[in-house]
Amino acid sequence: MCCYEVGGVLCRVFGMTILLAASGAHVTERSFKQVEHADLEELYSNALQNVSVHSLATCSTLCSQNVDCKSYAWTNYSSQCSLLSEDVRRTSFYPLIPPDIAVYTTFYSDCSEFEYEAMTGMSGLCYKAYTDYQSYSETQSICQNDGGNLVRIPTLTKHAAILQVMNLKSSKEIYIDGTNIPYGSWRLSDGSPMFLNWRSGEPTGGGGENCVIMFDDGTYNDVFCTALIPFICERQLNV
Ligand SMILES: [Ca+2]
Repeated sequence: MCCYEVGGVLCRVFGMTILLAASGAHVTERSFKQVEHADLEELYSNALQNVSVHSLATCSTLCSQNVDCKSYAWTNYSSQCSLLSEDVRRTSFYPLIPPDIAVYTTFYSDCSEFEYEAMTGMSGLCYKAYTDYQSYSETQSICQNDGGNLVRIPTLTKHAAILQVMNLKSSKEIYIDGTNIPYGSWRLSDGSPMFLNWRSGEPTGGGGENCVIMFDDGTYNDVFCTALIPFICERQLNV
Protein backbone atom coordinates (compact mmCIF):
# COMPACT_ATOMS: atom_id res chain seq x y z
CA MET A 1 0.00 0.00 0.00
CA CYS A 2 0.96 3.57 -0.01
CA CYS A 3 3.91 4.91 1.80
CA TYR A 4 3.58 8.63 1.63
CA GLU A 5 6.46 10.53 3.13
CA VAL A 6 6.68 14.23 3.68
CA GLY A 7 9.15 15.67 1.23
CA GLY A 8 9.80 12.31 -0.18
CA VAL A 9 8.11 11.32 -2.85
CA LEU A 10 7.29 7.94 -3.99
CA CYS A 11 3.89 6.53 -3.36
CA ARG A 12 2.47 3.23 -4.44
CA VAL A 13 -1.16 3.62 -5.37
CA PHE A 14 -3.17 0.52 -6.13
CA GLY A 15 -0.37 -0.99 -8.08
CA MET A 16 0.81 2.20 -9.74
CA THR A 17 3.77 4.18 -8.65
CA ILE A 18 3.43 7.91 -8.91
CA LEU A 19 5.95 10.60 -8.37
CA LEU A 20 4.72 13.39 -6.16
CA ALA A 21 5.93 16.92 -6.50
CA ALA A 22 8.89 17.81 -4.36
CA SER A 23 7.97 19.45 -1.12
CA GLY A 24 6.41 22.86 -1.70
CA ALA A 25 7.35 23.00 -5.36
CA HIS A 26 3.87 23.06 -6.85
CA VAL A 27 1.62 23.82 -3.94
CA THR A 28 -0.99 26.34 -4.98
CA GLU A 29 -3.14 28.73 -3.00
CA ARG A 30 -6.23 26.63 -3.56
CA SER A 31 -8.37 25.99 -0.55
CA PHE A 32 -11.23 23.60 0.01
CA LYS A 33 -14.35 23.45 2.05
CA GLN A 34 -16.28 20.50 3.35
CA VAL A 35 -19.61 19.64 1.78
CA GLU A 36 -22.41 17.70 3.37
CA HIS A 37 -24.02 15.76 0.58
CA ALA A 38 -22.77 13.93 -2.44
CA ASP A 39 -23.81 11.10 -4.65
CA LEU A 40 -21.34 8.37 -3.83
CA GLU A 41 -21.64 6.61 -7.15
CA GLU A 42 -20.85 9.77 -9.05
CA LEU A 43 -18.20 10.67 -6.58
CA TYR A 44 -16.18 7.53 -7.14
CA SER A 45 -16.82 7.34 -10.87
CA ASN A 46 -14.91 10.61 -11.06
CA ALA A 47 -11.96 9.50 -9.00
CA LEU A 48 -8.59 10.31 -10.50
CA GLN A 49 -6.76 8.35 -7.86
CA ASN A 50 -7.48 6.43 -4.71
CA VAL A 51 -4.57 6.77 -2.37
CA SER A 52 -3.87 5.68 1.16
CA VAL A 53 -2.25 8.55 3.03
CA HIS A 54 -1.64 9.29 6.66
CA SER A 55 -3.73 12.40 7.09
CA LEU A 56 -6.52 14.56 5.78
CA ALA A 57 -4.03 17.38 5.31
CA THR A 58 -1.96 15.20 3.02
CA CYS A 59 -5.04 14.35 0.98
CA SER A 60 -5.78 18.08 0.62
CA THR A 61 -2.21 18.74 -0.47
CA LEU A 62 -2.35 16.00 -3.10
CA CYS A 63 -5.48 17.54 -4.56
CA SER A 64 -3.88 20.99 -4.60
CA GLN A 65 -0.90 19.60 -6.47
CA ASN A 66 -3.02 17.94 -9.14
CA VAL A 67 -4.45 20.41 -11.67
CA ASP A 68 -7.22 17.97 -12.58
CA CYS A 69 -8.35 17.53 -8.98
CA LYS A 70 -11.50 19.55 -8.25
CA SER A 71 -12.47 17.96 -4.96
CA TYR A 72 -11.53 15.07 -2.75
CA ALA A 73 -13.05 12.55 -0.38
CA TRP A 74 -11.40 11.42 2.81
CA THR A 75 -12.33 8.26 4.70
CA ASN A 76 -10.97 8.57 8.18
CA TYR A 77 -11.09 4.98 9.41
CA SER A 78 -9.23 3.59 6.42
CA SER A 79 -7.12 6.68 5.63
CA GLN A 80 -8.34 6.51 2.05
CA CYS A 81 -7.98 9.64 -0.06
CA SER A 82 -9.90 9.87 -3.35
CA LEU A 83 -8.93 12.67 -5.71
CA LEU A 84 -11.91 13.65 -7.85
CA SER A 85 -12.01 15.22 -11.29
CA GLU A 86 -15.31 17.02 -10.72
CA ASP A 87 -16.57 19.54 -8.27
CA VAL A 88 -18.92 16.99 -6.73
CA ARG A 89 -20.99 19.49 -4.82
CA ARG A 90 -22.24 21.08 -8.04
CA THR A 91 -23.27 17.85 -9.69
CA SER A 92 -24.46 15.88 -6.72
CA PHE A 93 -27.72 15.09 -5.05
CA TYR A 94 -28.80 12.77 -2.31
CA PRO A 95 -28.26 10.24 -0.80
CA LEU A 96 -26.26 11.41 2.14
CA ILE A 97 -22.71 10.30 2.18
CA PRO A 98 -21.81 8.02 5.09
CA PRO A 99 -20.61 9.90 8.18
CA ASP A 100 -17.15 8.37 8.00
CA ILE A 101 -16.48 9.94 4.61
CA ALA A 102 -15.85 13.66 4.31
CA VAL A 103 -15.96 15.41 0.94
CA TYR A 104 -14.15 18.66 0.29
CA THR A 105 -14.57 20.87 -2.71
CA THR A 106 -12.68 23.83 -4.06
CA PHE A 107 -13.40 27.08 -2.30
CA TYR A 108 -13.41 30.01 -4.73
CA SER A 109 -12.71 33.55 -3.67
CA ASP A 110 -13.39 35.14 -7.05
CA CYS A 111 -15.55 34.38 -10.11
CA SER A 112 -12.51 34.82 -12.35
CA GLU A 113 -11.08 31.59 -10.97
CA PHE A 114 -13.50 29.77 -13.28
CA GLU A 115 -13.62 32.45 -15.97
CA TYR A 116 -16.86 34.08 -14.87
CA GLU A 117 -17.52 37.63 -13.68
CA ALA A 118 -19.22 38.88 -10.53
CA MET A 119 -22.83 39.95 -11.02
CA THR A 120 -23.32 43.42 -9.57
CA GLY A 121 -25.92 43.54 -6.83
CA MET A 122 -26.19 39.75 -6.52
CA SER A 123 -23.81 38.67 -3.80
CA GLY A 124 -21.98 35.44 -4.49
CA LEU A 125 -23.36 35.09 -8.01
CA CYS A 126 -21.18 34.96 -11.10
CA TYR A 127 -22.08 35.12 -14.79
CA LYS A 128 -20.62 34.48 -18.21
CA ALA A 129 -22.05 36.03 -21.37
CA TYR A 130 -21.86 33.74 -24.39
CA THR A 131 -22.06 35.42 -27.78
CA ASP A 132 -22.59 32.33 -29.92
CA TYR A 133 -26.10 31.43 -31.01
CA GLN A 134 -27.62 28.27 -29.56
CA SER A 135 -30.98 26.56 -29.11
CA TYR A 136 -32.58 26.67 -25.67
CA SER A 137 -31.64 23.08 -24.80
CA GLU A 138 -28.08 23.65 -25.92
CA THR A 139 -27.75 26.77 -23.74
CA GLN A 140 -28.88 24.70 -20.76
CA SER A 141 -26.30 22.04 -21.53
CA ILE A 142 -23.47 24.55 -21.89
CA CYS A 143 -24.34 26.32 -18.64
CA GLN A 144 -24.68 23.05 -16.75
CA ASN A 145 -21.36 21.94 -18.12
CA ASP A 146 -19.93 25.10 -16.52
CA GLY A 147 -21.39 24.03 -13.19
CA GLY A 148 -24.16 26.59 -13.41
CA ASN A 149 -27.41 27.23 -15.24
CA LEU A 150 -29.00 29.54 -17.77
CA VAL A 151 -29.88 32.81 -16.02
CA ARG A 152 -32.94 32.44 -13.81
CA ILE A 153 -35.12 35.48 -13.21
CA PRO A 154 -37.57 34.96 -10.35
CA THR A 155 -37.74 38.59 -9.20
CA LEU A 156 -37.63 42.18 -10.39
CA THR A 157 -34.31 42.59 -8.57
CA LYS A 158 -32.77 39.75 -10.55
CA HIS A 159 -34.34 41.07 -13.73
CA ALA A 160 -32.61 44.40 -13.14
CA ALA A 161 -29.28 42.70 -12.46
CA ILE A 162 -29.50 40.72 -15.71
CA LEU A 163 -30.51 43.81 -17.66
CA GLN A 164 -27.44 45.55 -16.30
CA VAL A 165 -25.25 42.65 -17.46
CA MET A 166 -26.85 42.81 -20.92
CA ASN A 167 -26.14 46.50 -21.18
CA LEU A 168 -22.58 45.98 -19.98
CA LYS A 169 -22.01 43.27 -22.59
CA SER A 170 -24.00 45.03 -25.34
CA SER A 171 -26.29 42.01 -25.58
CA LYS A 172 -29.32 42.69 -27.76
CA GLU A 173 -31.20 39.58 -26.72
CA ILE A 174 -30.59 36.50 -24.63
CA TYR A 175 -32.32 33.28 -23.67
CA ILE A 176 -33.50 33.17 -20.09
CA ASP A 177 -34.38 30.06 -18.11
CA GLY A 178 -38.01 28.96 -18.14
CA THR A 179 -40.73 27.49 -20.33
CA ASN A 180 -44.49 26.98 -20.28
CA ILE A 181 -44.10 23.23 -20.59
CA PRO A 182 -44.88 20.98 -18.80
CA TYR A 183 -46.67 23.29 -16.39
CA GLY A 184 -49.05 25.05 -18.78
CA SER A 185 -47.91 28.34 -17.25
CA TRP A 186 -44.55 30.05 -17.41
CA ARG A 187 -42.17 28.64 -14.82
CA LEU A 188 -38.45 28.45 -14.27
CA SER A 189 -36.98 25.05 -15.13
CA ASP A 190 -37.07 24.06 -11.44
CA GLY A 191 -40.83 24.71 -11.43
CA SER A 192 -40.68 27.90 -9.36
CA PRO A 193 -42.34 31.18 -10.42
CA MET A 194 -40.75 33.22 -13.17
CA PHE A 195 -40.64 37.00 -13.35
CA LEU A 196 -42.33 38.10 -16.60
CA ASN A 197 -42.18 41.38 -18.46
CA TRP A 198 -43.73 40.73 -21.85
CA ARG A 199 -43.15 43.11 -24.70
CA SER A 200 -46.40 44.65 -25.96
CA GLY A 201 -48.27 42.05 -28.02
CA GLU A 202 -46.41 39.11 -26.47
CA PRO A 203 -46.66 36.26 -25.73
CA THR A 204 -47.81 35.21 -29.18
CA GLY A 205 -46.86 31.58 -29.11
CA GLY A 206 -49.95 29.63 -28.35
CA GLY A 207 -48.73 26.06 -28.53
CA GLY A 208 -45.48 26.59 -30.36
CA GLU A 209 -43.37 29.26 -28.69
CA ASN A 210 -42.43 27.68 -25.38
CA CYS A 211 -39.19 29.48 -24.54
CA VAL A 212 -38.41 33.08 -23.57
CA ILE A 213 -35.89 35.64 -24.71
CA MET A 214 -35.16 38.95 -23.05
CA PHE A 215 -34.40 42.08 -25.07
CA ASP A 216 -32.02 44.85 -24.05
CA ASP A 217 -35.00 47.08 -23.19
CA GLY A 218 -35.98 44.54 -20.53
CA THR A 219 -39.01 43.15 -22.33
CA TYR A 220 -39.65 39.48 -23.06
CA ASN A 221 -40.79 37.51 -26.09
CA ASP A 222 -41.83 33.89 -26.30
CA VAL A 223 -40.01 32.04 -29.09
CA PHE A 224 -39.61 28.54 -30.43
CA CYS A 225 -37.07 26.70 -28.30
CA THR A 226 -35.16 25.79 -31.45
CA ALA A 227 -34.46 29.48 -32.15
CA LEU A 228 -30.72 30.23 -32.04
CA ILE A 229 -30.07 33.00 -29.51
CA PRO A 230 -27.07 34.20 -27.44
CA PHE A 231 -27.26 33.52 -23.72
CA ILE A 232 -25.83 34.18 -20.28
CA CYS A 233 -24.98 31.49 -17.75
CA GLU A 234 -24.87 32.07 -14.02
CA ARG A 235 -23.08 30.17 -11.33
CA GLN A 236 -22.76 30.48 -7.57
CA LEU A 237 -19.30 31.44 -6.41
CA ASN A 238 -19.51 28.70 -3.82
CA VAL A 239 -22.28 26.30 -3.01
CA1 LIG B 1 -43.52 35.58 -29.45
